This record gives sequence, structure tokens and C-alpha cells, in this order.
Amino acid sequence: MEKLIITCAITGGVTMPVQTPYIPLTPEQIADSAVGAAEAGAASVHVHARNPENGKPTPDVEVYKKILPSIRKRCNAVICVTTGGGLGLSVEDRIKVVPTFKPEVATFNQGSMNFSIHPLARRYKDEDYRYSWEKDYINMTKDIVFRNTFADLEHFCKTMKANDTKPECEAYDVGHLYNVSFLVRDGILELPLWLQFVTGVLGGIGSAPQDIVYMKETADRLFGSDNYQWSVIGCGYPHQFNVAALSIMMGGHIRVGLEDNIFIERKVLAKSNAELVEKAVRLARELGREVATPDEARAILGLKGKDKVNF
Ligand code: KMH
Ligand code: ZN
Repeated sequence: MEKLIITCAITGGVTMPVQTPYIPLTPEQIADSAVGAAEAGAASVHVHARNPENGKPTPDVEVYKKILPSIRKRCNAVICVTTGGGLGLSVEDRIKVVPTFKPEVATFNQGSMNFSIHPLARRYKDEDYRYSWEKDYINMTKDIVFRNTFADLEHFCKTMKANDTKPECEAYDVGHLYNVSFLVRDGILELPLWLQFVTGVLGGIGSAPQDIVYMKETADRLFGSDNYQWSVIGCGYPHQFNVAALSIMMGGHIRVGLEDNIFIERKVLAKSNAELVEKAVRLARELGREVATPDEARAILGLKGKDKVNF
């Protein structure tokens, strides 16, 4: 088996400040947390930006300018920039980070879906929210389409190719793998692929072992097992660690981090991204899988290198 690439998703666009005081929100907090995750063993860090005033997800490249160079200077981790951004952002706003920063890797979401977090609102009273935007943001996701049409997929993919950015194909369900397959057959997306199975999002596939096996078997059939590397994001707890264990055993890679899960143990909030990465490293060790360094991750994924980004 290849060494294990651990990605840490630092803040995201769907973890709400009301859920945990430990979610990094300002550029300094996001950069510090990413560096901490890298020091704990993450070969790659997945980055979103948030409005420094109120923690709301933002596509503002000026905010990214305060985050990305700071991480790059202080650690060797591969930096994967989001093109999902946050729910409700326009496609044009979401893609801007690619031509602006020419990152080594960027997320490439594989289909339109009702990516919803609306049940979260049932857990909180009005006075619990830290910021005025949170409740409306959560509620609007019940009736929103996370837009990734075939025209958008083509646009995202061509933009990444023009900037030598490796697309990390996020598949939230089996049908999204068929979308990837279509893009490959159409000559838009090139092999080998970097696939991310995203499980447990309301609107997508679940995190049961059968779901992971089905995604893997479908990918093998569509692409051939030698033509892709894969990783799994299990959203929520204990799924983050359960699907990580499964992926470690099956030869896949893993993603942990506060973007996808806020708990280190049942009902115990993780105090940092580093703490989640440390647990992932322990899991890998217990299961006999070596953890990849950032440069080993670059070799496994065929990335252009840290010196070729624009930040
Ligand atoms: N928040 C994850 C479930 C992206 O950034 O483009 C999905 C994600 C998408 O990471
Ligand atoms: Zn993300």
C-alpha cells in the first residue's frame, strides 16, 4: 500500500461558530491551525477563508492573501484551496482562487446537490448564536442548490488545467463518480485522478462501510484501480474516524478536521485541528500504515510542487 496521505480540513464553510468555540475564523487563526495540523502529521491542509469580522465564509481573495502565504512560509504541507467556498456563493466567485493563487491542489465538486445543514437549527436557541448571519445561513440550506452543472464542471476543470492545479474530485454520491467518468471520456479531465469520497452530507451518500465499499468498487470499475488515488471524508462523529479506519485498511487516504467533524470523542469537542490529526496518526500506526510526508504526498499525487504556486 502507498503511504497514507492525511489531509486536514481546517475551517470549511459549513461548521458554524455556534457549534464550537474552537473553529478557526480569522486569517491568523486559520493559518496557525493549518500549521499546527501539518506539525501533527497532515501532509495536506484544505483551506477556506472566512470574513475576519464575523466568521462568515467568504470568497474574497484579499482574505486568502492573508492566509495562504502564511501557511506556505511556515510549513511544507500541500495546500488544497476550496472552490466550493461556502453555500450560496456564485460559481464565478468560487473559482477565482485558482487563477489568482495557482495552488497545487483545489477541490472540484462533482455535481449539483441540495447540500443541506438545516437540521442543525433545531439544536440551538436564538440566544445561542455567536453571529447574526448563522441562523439564516443554516436555514437557507434547506432550499438551496450547491450548483455544479456540467457547464460549471467544464469551466472549473479547464481553469485548473490552465493553472496546473490538480483537481481533487469531490464525489458526494455514486452518481458523481459517473460525472467524473463522463469528464474523463469527454477529454476534459485527465487520468490519474485524485478522488475524494465525501460521505454523510445530507443530500449525498451515507458513511456505512457498504457505502464506502460501493464507492470504491464503482471507481475501480469506471477508472481502473491503477488510474486513481482516493481519500474519504466521513462527515460528523464518529464517522470521521470510522471511515478513516476503513480507508486506512483498504488502501485509501483520509481527511479529518473541524470542517467535517467537531468531536474528538463522543460529546467531547476537539480543541484543535492538530488534535484530530494526532488521532488519525494514532489510528494509522495501530493499523500498521505509514503516514506520508508532504513531499511523499506530492509524489503520490503527481503535483507540480510548492515552488510553482502564486502566493
Ligand atoms: N465541506 C465538505 C463536506 C469544498 O471545499 O469544495 C466539502 C468540501 C467542498 O470540502
Ligand atoms: Zn472544503
